[in-house]
Parts: sequence; C-alpha cells; structure tokens
Amino acid sequence: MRTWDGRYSQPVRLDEISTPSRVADAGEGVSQPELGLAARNHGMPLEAMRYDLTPPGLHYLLIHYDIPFVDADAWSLRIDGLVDRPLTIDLAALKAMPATTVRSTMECAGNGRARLEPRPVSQPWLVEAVGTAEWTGVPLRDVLLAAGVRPDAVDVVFTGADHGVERGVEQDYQRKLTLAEALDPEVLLAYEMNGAPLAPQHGFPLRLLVPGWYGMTNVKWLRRVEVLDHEFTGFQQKAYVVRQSSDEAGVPITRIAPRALVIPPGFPDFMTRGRVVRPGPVLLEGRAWSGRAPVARVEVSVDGGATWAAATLADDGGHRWAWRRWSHSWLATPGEHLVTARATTTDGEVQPVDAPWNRGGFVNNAAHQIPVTCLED
Ligand SMILES: Nc1nc2c(c(=O)[nH]1)N[C@H]1C(S)=C(S)[C@@H](COP(=O)(O)O)O[C@H]1N2
Ligand SMILES: [Mo]
Repeated sequence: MRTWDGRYSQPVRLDEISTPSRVADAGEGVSQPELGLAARNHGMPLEAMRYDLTPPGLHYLLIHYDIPFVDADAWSLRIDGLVDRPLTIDLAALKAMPATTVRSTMECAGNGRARLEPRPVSQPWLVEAVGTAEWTGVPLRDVLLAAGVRPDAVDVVFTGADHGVERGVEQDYQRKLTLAEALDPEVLLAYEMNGAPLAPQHGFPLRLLVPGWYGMTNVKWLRRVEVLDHEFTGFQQKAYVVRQSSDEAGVPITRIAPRALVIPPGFPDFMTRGRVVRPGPVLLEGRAWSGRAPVARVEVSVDGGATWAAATLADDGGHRWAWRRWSHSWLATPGEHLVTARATTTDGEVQPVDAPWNRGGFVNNAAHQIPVTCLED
C-alpha cells in the first residue's frame, strides 16, 4: 500500500494499489475497506422475506467495480466469436423478440462469508445476500440459434460494461457458461425486473439470468456474448471456486446450495439486533430455496439444533427457482433461545449446522441461527 510521502512523481503499477486476497487474523474485526464494500453492496433486510417478490430497493446488491453509466440509445449487444452470423442487436430489436418471464431467487456465492472463522477478507455478508424477482427477457438460446453457433463451440463468454482491477488484474467483468448450459431455454437475456426496466444497479439495460445459479454468473450491463472453441479461464471464472488454499485450482461454483432463512421473530434491539419476544405462541416463518434438487422439507429448532421439529412448507406455486414459504408455531417460554432452521432437498442434501470453511468464503449454507430473548410474563 502506498503512503503519501511527497514522492508523487513516482510511477505506480496496478498491482501496487490492488490488494491481494487475505484471511483475517483470529479475532480481527471487520476492516474499513470491508465496511466500504458492505455500505456499497447492501443486503436484503430479512423481514423482506415476507414478500414473495422482493420490493424495489430491498433486493441485495453486489457490484465488483462501479455501476457503469449506459446510454440505452447508444447501447447494443454484440454476439460473435464462433458463429455463422455475428449479430449486433439493440434494445428495440431484443424487445421485439418473443419474451418469457421467470421468478427466481438470486443469492451471492459469498453469502455467509462473515460467519466463517477465520474470515476471508472480502464483502462481509452475514446471510442477507439474497432476493427474489421476476425477470423478463429473451431466451439466450434464441439469440444463439439466430447467430448460428458452430459445431466446435465449447464455451460462451459474457462481458459486462463495468471495468476494474482485482488482485492486480485489470479486467472487464466476465463469466462463462458451457455451450450446453447456455442453450438451456430457461437462461434469459433479461431487460426487466418485476415488470420494470432493470435499475442501473441491477444491470441496465440487459443482464444474463441463469435460474438456480449463484449470483456471479448473472452478468450485469451485458454488452458482448462471445462463443469460443476452447475453455474460458478468465479471472472471475478462476476466482469463484471452493478451495482450502489459494494455490489449489478448486471446484467451480455453479448452483445454489439449499438454504432456509428465518424471518427474525419479535422486535429488535437497535444496536445488537438481538430479538425480543413475549411468552406465548410465536409464529416462526421464513423462506427456503435450492438451485440443486428441490427443497423437500424444512426443520426448525429453538435449542440451537439439539432437537428439531418439522415446519409447514408451502409448495412452489409453479415457480421452481423461487423461494418457498415455511412456518412453525412455537410456544415461547421466558429465557434465552437459539432459533435455527435447516432445509433438506429431495436428494437428501441437508444444510450443515457447522459452517464448511473455504479460502474464498463461498457457499456457506450453515443453518441460520437467531438468538431470541423471551421476556418474563
Ligand atoms: N457485470 C457485472 N455483473 C455482475 C457483477 C458485477 O460486479 N459486474 N456481480 C455479480 C455478483 S457477484 C452477484 S452476487 C450478482 C448480484 O446481482 P444483483 O446486484 O442484481 O443482486 O451480480 C453478478 N453480476
Ligand atoms: Mo456474488
């Protein structure tokens, strides 16, 4: 890190101003740079799980660099690389194509990172990096078929209009899908969120929407779709992996692991956000979702996971990729309680109680725990 020592005419390299990845020391508090990230990239207040669709402004945000200013009239999408007919499509042409809408829960792969011990230093999410929206747009498949993908295509790369530097690497934000994944008819080039044009912070005018996948794949401010005859290994592709140390290649992160979250019961203390309830029946409720096999059941515990009871789980209402409501009636008694919920999929995958640690702080779907104080009568 440079300090201001008056030698302002010294040449500076990008790797000198860009910080390497790091794990916090034992007991080290959240740093000023992490606070800066948290203030830019806000989470969804957990009480917003009461809404089927996350109201405008309450959906979480994750923006690696700056929100680019995009002039919709000057903007167009380029589809090129290994295609027979490279295309340049403007917004009006895209909107003239047949559109579909999908209701989908999006979650950041780093959700839960700040609960890991030791804590990987990055955007310090607790559990609130999630939201649900209805996304409208054109199936990517239709656009790829119109361009005519060549038989030897391997990967499809998506480039956003945002630009920055990360761990010394200057880059446009880029992610890929394999050709087979990109041809899934559920993958959209989305220009609307909840029936309105995308807001600047959510990718105006166009983003990729891959239902069931962690957030990082849903490239915002999309400006180019390039078909490659080889595997794409860009920075963001190598960064989103589960590994124990940074010299491992790691396992790529794809679909959202099962998770249930609890709407914090009762009322909060301002500073600690500790919850307070009065004795008697308390309706515990929340949401559960999975981008892997569907959620089969949700269980609730009020003693930190020592004993579990089955919650009532609503069906998905035809929205396979959206969170589902669950509830459980609890008879609260005076004292301290640790309210916990966990989801299990139809494949038998169950949320762990202890957080699964990895170097990037990804895919921590440990069961949500909320300390609750029940007052005397
Ligand atoms: N171009 C671009 N796309 C991006 C990002 C970004 O920084 N730049 N962030 C990704 C990450 S890590 C997440 S979790 C989601 C967040 O989408 P949202 O802010 O609309 O909730 O966008 C993804 N798409
Ligand atoms: Mo993310």
